[in-house]
Amino acid sequence: MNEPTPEQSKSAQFTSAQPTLEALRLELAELTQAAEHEFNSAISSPQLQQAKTKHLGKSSRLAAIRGGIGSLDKQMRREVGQLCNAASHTIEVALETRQAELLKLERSTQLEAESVDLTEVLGEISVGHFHIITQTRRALEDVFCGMGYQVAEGPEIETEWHNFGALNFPQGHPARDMYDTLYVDWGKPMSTLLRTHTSPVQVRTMTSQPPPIAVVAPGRCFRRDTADATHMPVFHQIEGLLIDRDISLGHLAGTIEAFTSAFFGEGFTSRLRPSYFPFTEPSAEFDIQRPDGSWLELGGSGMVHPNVLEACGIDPQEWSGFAFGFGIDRLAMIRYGVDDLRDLWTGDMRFLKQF
Ligand code: FA5
Repeated sequence: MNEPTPEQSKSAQFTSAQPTLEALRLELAELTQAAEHEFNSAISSPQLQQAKTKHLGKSSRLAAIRGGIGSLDKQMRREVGQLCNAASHTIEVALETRQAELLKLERSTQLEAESVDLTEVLGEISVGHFHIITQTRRALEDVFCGMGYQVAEGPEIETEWHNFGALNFPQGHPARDMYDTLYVDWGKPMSTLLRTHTSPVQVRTMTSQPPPIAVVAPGRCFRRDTADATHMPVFHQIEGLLIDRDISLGHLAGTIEAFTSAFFGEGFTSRLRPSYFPFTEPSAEFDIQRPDGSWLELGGSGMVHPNVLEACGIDPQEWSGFAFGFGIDRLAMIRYGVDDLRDLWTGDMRFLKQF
């Protein structure tokens, strides 16, 4: 059906001959049908808006018929009015139904357009893995847990007492100079520091649980060391502590040997060299020999000094024990054949991906 122009609509206000009720009923039925058809054929909201204006707007044929009601004779007015109301109700319902359908359709089209297909980039994603220092720490924990040790932890920011005092470093003792300490501006001057080793975890363990004790404590340590092939200002150590009755240096040597073969396997050996630490007596440095014959200092060890046991509330007459502490980063170097410790910290994926 062609859309009437405003002029046509006006002229359709039954000025000349009055149409019959039957003719109007038929026309309204046709109008309704045409509107429904056009609404359902609209494929976008703007298109539907156009159809709405055409069928329900001020210039629509329906509006024209309504406008002509006043000129009808009394009898017909009511009936034509009702017919018009019914037609416009049906047309409005059809409009709303299509509006809802189109909205849903348009939303899902929009969602589809905006969605990101992750499978498109799958080819570029490579699966990550733990950093080799973490891998080494985990492997160490595995070996020691297999030997009956539990994993303990301590804070990276420590008190002077836990890092030095309880470990038999008297105030002003030259042994403190072995550790280039980074102090934290907190509390009394030089009372708080970034731990220089994992040995304060010994103190925290002994002051919080009674013997027998068998723990390892891996973690980060900090020193004012200049970065070079075997030193970093931030590095990792793993501490070991065993306290029981009748523990001797033989137990320490046996433990280091058992660890070396469990962790490194064939071709690696270890040696102990006399050394000095204020918190162990006797003390020993231990080194690992690589298959190429070269030696690398790995850490320190010794029998826990009676002063340390006493400071932690453990009776040295009844209990004795050994402790050791070594560098995880240096272990990672040996294990993965890395020549320079600084390479572990570059974050260069070309390097890290190799392990
Ligand atoms: C200690 O720190 C003692 N607490 C170890 C210890 C524990 C002795 C228990 C006795 C009983 P030392 O300063 O030697 O010791 O450090 C131990 C290891 O940490 C070194 O052998 C080295 O492997 C590692 N290490 C020390 N400083 C650095 C650094 N700047 N960068 C990387 N690794 C380091």
